[in-house]
Amino acid sequence: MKILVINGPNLNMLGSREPEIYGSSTLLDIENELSEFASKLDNKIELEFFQSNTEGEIVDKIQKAMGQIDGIIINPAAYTHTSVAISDAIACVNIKTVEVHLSNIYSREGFRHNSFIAPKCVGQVAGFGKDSYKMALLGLYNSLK
Ligand code: CA2
Repeated sequence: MKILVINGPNLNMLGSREPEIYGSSTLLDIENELSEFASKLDNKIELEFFQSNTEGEIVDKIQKAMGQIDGIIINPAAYTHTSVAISDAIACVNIKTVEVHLSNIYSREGFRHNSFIAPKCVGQVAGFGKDSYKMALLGLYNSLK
C-alpha cells in the first residue's frame, strides 16, 4: 500500500518557532516517527514524503499520484483556507485523502475554521500535534485495506 504524505508551506520550518502551537519536532522528526508507526502497523505500507511551499507544485504532485498511489495524507497548511486548486486536484485524482493539522484549527482565528480541502477528504484530524499524522495514517489504512 503506497501512501503519499504531503506537507504545505512553512512546515519545513517546524521546530524553529511557535513550539507552543506546533510542537518542537522538526518535519523530519515527524516523518521518521510516522515511518516507524507505519512499519509497526503493516510492513507493506510504503510512505513517500513531499513538502512544498508552492501551490502549483502541490497540485502537480497530486496529479502525478494518479494510478501510482493508494492514499494521500495532506497537511495543506495555509492553503487549507485558500486553495480551490488543491481541492480540485484531490477531487480530480479520486485518491482517498485525509487532511491533517498539528493544531486545532477550530479553536484558533476564524479564518482557519474553513477548509477548502476537507470536503474532498475521507476524514480530517486536527489538534493532536505530530500524533495527528499517525491517527490519519491509521484511519486511511483501515479505510483502504
Ligand atoms: O496546524 C496546522 O498543521 C496548520 O496546517 C499549520 C499552518 C496553519 O496555517 C494552518 O492554519 C494550520 C501553518 C504552518 C506554519 O508552520 C510554521 C512552522 C514553523 C514556525 C511557525 C510556523
